This record gives sequence, structure tokens and C-alpha cells, in this order.
Amino acid sequence: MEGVPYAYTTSFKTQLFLSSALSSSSIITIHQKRHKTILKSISRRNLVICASSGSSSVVKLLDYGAGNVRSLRNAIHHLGFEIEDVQTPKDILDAERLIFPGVGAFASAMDVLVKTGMADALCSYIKNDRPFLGICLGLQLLFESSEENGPVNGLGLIPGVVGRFNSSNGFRVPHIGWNALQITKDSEILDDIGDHHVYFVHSYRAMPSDDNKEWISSTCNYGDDFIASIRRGNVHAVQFHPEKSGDVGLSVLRRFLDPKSQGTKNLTQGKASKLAKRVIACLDVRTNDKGDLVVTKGDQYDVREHTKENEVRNLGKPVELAGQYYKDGADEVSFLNITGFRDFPLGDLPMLQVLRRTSENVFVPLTVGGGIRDFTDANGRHYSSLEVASEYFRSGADKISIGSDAVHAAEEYMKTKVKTGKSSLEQISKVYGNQAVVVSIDPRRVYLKSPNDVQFKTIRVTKPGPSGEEYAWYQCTKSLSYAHPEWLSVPKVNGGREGRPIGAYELAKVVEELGAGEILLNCIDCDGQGKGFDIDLIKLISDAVSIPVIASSGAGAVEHFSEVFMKTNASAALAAGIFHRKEVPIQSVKEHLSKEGIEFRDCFRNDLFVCNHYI
Ligand code: 1PR
Repeated sequence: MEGVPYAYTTSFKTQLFLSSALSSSSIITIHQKRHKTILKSISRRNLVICASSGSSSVVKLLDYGAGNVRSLRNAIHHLGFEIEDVQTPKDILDAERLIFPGVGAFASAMDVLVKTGMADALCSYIKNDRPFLGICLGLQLLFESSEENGPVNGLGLIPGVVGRFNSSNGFRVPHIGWNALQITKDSEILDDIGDHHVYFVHSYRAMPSDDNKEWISSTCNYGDDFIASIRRGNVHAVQFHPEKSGDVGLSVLRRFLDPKSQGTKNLTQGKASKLAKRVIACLDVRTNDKGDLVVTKGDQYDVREHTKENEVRNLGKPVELAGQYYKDGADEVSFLNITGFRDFPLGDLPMLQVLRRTSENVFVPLTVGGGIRDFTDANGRHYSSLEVASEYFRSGADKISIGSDAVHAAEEYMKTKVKTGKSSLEQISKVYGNQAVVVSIDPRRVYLKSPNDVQFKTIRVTKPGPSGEEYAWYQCTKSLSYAHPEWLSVPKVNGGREGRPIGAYELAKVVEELGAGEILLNCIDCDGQGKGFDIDLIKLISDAVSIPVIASSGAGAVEHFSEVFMKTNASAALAAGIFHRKEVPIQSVKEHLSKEGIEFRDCFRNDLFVCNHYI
């Protein structure tokens, strides 16, 4: 084992048995969990060994049930710690170490905290300088008040008002994605971060001022400088999500959970950065004819092999592939249950299981789509789309994606001009926030001789159509349900989809108004073709809305990623086929972005990780 670096903490001496099979390109961490030692391989870069200290392996979690904290629970367990849920204010006062992952809206969170007596307990716990980590809303609630549906009073421990990001200066709101921090003071829990990116998802933020400067440990720039973390004594809070920030995020949690195990400090100072462009791996999943849930991939949405058997193309197992993409450096993973609309996702227990298992080991954001709509089962039991989405969130999704039902909602809204508040989009974004709701648009290009041939937004295309047409519009499509009376009669093309009388441009503008926080922009013509993204379409939509747009469909080479980022305002680029067929590794995409000077999340540098003892 010559040359293998390792560190023991003084309080926890562990005998290491390192198999000679361990290569120098893996990282090993030893955790203490119920007095057992676990040797765990958690990364694939340099070999790093660390041991957790003998401090208590139980952390108290304040989860008031307003959203998904499964990922945080999974991250804590992954690091070898046990969780006890806070049930009463006394549990807070008795906690040795407390994590408060704020979820949902500021006002409703304060409401619950005040009604349950937790607000007073939290204030006294924090004033007594007890070990505390607030996450996201758990940071914002420490301030005096928030403008979110307000003003609403907060816990009032830190001077300042939490306000909304200003989108008028061209910055997309919500702020979704990976930024580096400007570290302003020693925070201990941030010691491994240096200039690595961490994951943010929020529309509101606290601003630095003279009154609160003694609390601030880091800021981040997104239009303005906002507070990314605070630290005073044992009290910490972060606006970003450590449980979704990959290895570097896990290091933040570990440093809070086990301060005695801290290794040497990463000397790289955080520097201001722009929002990194995201690279997303997408897994289209469906049940094949044998009844197995498989990752499939279409050509222009046709997912069946062109053989006599006409089987559903099978490219692998969802949980394994998602885990692989996380290790390969994907900034997000999306699952699209492509037949969910026809079948009803809550009947699809394997899909929920896939999500639960994936979230145990994948610590970047997970999106799931397919079948989010109201549904009545064979026994007459009605399920609202909100119930369907809630089940997805409970199972580990950070965002849900709505396709067909958003087309329906947009058509209704364009007809009536009335926001009913009843569409899945409106209901889910109201409860979970618009940053948790993606709308998936599935348009196909329709060429035109003249821009006046249709009532929808048209563009002059970069490459003329097959008959020399110079214009096109992008017609939205949606899935039909088997139960739909039109299932047999409507002509269905491209994976059982029907064309609708609404353009991608009109749909994008309307869904933004109805509460979408992000757009996943597919293109049926380009899907699976490997010839590059539809730049005309992505430019059209990313210029039309002020929420982030994910470019999808058609990636076939690393250059396609830089092209879409340089020629359009897309915030992220998603690909499926090239990753599944192992034609282009995610790392190559990132190396290419680096060469082109495009900011991206680099999780392959040797200075990264948890224990800071490097080869
Ligand atoms: O309508 O709310 O039930 O959602 C269904 C979801 O399933 C939608 O997001 C829709 O895009 C997706 N979907 C429906 N049918 C298909 C199909 O392929 N037959 N897949 C399908 C869409 C498109 C992308 C794909 C990219 C990248 N797949 O997600 O992964 O095009 O592929 P590439 O890099 O190989 O070109 P609802």
C-alpha cells in the first residue's frame, strides 16, 4: 500500500484493511455507524482515507413535512450517521446537533414553526450557540423577514430582509444550478469547497449588509452578491443544497456532523463565478413487453427495434445507469416515464422504487416526469396530479416534469384567459414552489412557405426545409391516454403522440405564467439523430422566457454542447443516446466545455474531496 495516503483522527483509531485490489484511483472513507466500521468506496478519483471521529453519530432533523428531505436523509445515512426526527420543541432544546432543511414557502414554514412552539425553541437553541445547520429556507428563516408572499416575519436572529432575485437584468429566476462561492471567512464546514461549484435552487435570497456582515461566511454572485452561507460559533446555515452538491456537498455535511474528523484545509480560496452550464443525463424509461422497467431510447420518439419482434429498445437498468452517470459527473439526472401518461404512475410501483433506490446514492438533483395529471382508477378512486407529484417527491425527486398535462393547461388558459388555479402546473408549483416544476415540451418542426401561413409564432429557419421552405413553426404534441375516447381514432405518430394546435413558443410563455420554473425543451425531429440540437428552436424559446431552459434532443458530439451554449441562452444541455451507447463520456463533454471557456462544474479535479488528504 505504499504511496497510499491516509489520516486517522485522534479520537477514533481504526484499523484499516485495505485490499490489494484497491486501485489508486478510488477514494475510501471509513465511517462509524453504531460502533461498526464501514469501509466504503465513494468516489473514483484519488485514494483518500478518513475516519469519522468518536463524536455522537446521531443527528436531530427538524422536518416539518412540507417537502422532500429524503435526499438529505440519504446523504446523512450515506455518511454513516443516524437521524432522529424532532417531534417536540423539547427535542430541539435537547439536541446535540441539529439540521434544519427548510422546504416549501417562507410563510407556511414560519406558520408551522410558530404554531408548534418550534420557533421559540429554535431561537433559544441558536442563541445558546448549539451546533446547528440550516439549509436553503433553513438559512432564510433566520432573518428578520421575507418578501415571499409577504412581508412575513422570520425568526429575527440575523438582521436583514429576504427578497426576490431581480429578473429584469437578464438573470433567470429561479436561480437553478451550480455556482462557486466567494468565501469571506473561515467557516470550517466549507473548508473543502475552495472554488468548487455547489448546487442552488431558489428564487429568494438574503443580501449582505453592514448589519449582518459579521454572520456571513460566503457570498455568491447571481446578478447581485447574495448570502450563500453564514457562520457564527457553532451556528451554520447554507443557501445551497449540500445534499445535492455531489462529493463536495457531502464534505460540507460531514464537516458539520463530525467536526473532530476535519482534515487539512483546502487552501484554494473560493472565487466569484458565473452560473455553470449544466450537463444532464436523461433516462427515458418504460416497461417493455416482458414487464421489466428498462431504459429505452427512441429515434424521433420511436423506441421499438425495427425487427420482426418489434421489441422496446433496452439500453440498461435505470438505477444502475443513473448511479453511473452520477459518478461520471452528470450535473443532474432525469427520468422520463414515457408511457406514464397512458398508464398512471402511482400504479407503476417499480418507477417509484427506482427513484427511491437512485436517491440513496445519487447526490445531484433528480427530476422525474411522466403521467403527472389527475387520474381516476378502475375503482373510481380519484387521484389529483398533486398527489401523484407528492408521491414522486416523497420517493426522492427534486423536480417533477409535466408534459402532456401542461399542453392541456396552456390550451385552456389561452382559450379562457383565466387562471383557475386547478391545473397540475398551478397546484404543484403553489405547494412545492415553481423551482420544483419543469415543463417538458415535445414539439416537431412544421415547415412553411410563408410566415403568415399559421397563427402561431414562426421563425426563419437557418436551413431551408425539404421543399426549400424558409419558415417553420414548432407544433406541440402530447401523449394520449389509452382510456381517452380518441386513442383509436386520432392519428398517432412519433411514439403515440398527437399534434396540438399550439406552438412551442406560445406554450413556453403560458407555462411560465402558470408557474413553471424551468423548461425541458425536446425536439422530435432531432431526437436520437446525433446531428446536434435544434439551435433555431432553442434560441426562440430561451429568448422568449425568463426561466431556465434545458436544451434537449440531438446531441451526438462534444461540439454540440458548446454550440448550444454559445448560440443560445440555454442554461443546461441534456442528452441520452450518446451517454447510453457510451459514445461520448460526460467527462469529455466537460473537458470540451473547459477548452471553449464555458463555465461548468468540474468534479474531476484531484483536490476534491471529503477528507482533504490527497495523493
Ligand atoms: O406527457 O407528462 O406523461 O410526460 C411524458 C414524458 O416522456 C415527456 O417528458 C416526453 O418528453 C417523454 N416522452 C414521451 N414519449 C417519448 C418517446 O421517446 N417516445 N421521450 C418521450 C422523450 C426525449 C428526451 C430524450 C432527448 C435526448 N424523450 O427526453 O431523452 O431527446 O435524446 P438524444 O440525446 O438521444 O437525442 P407526460
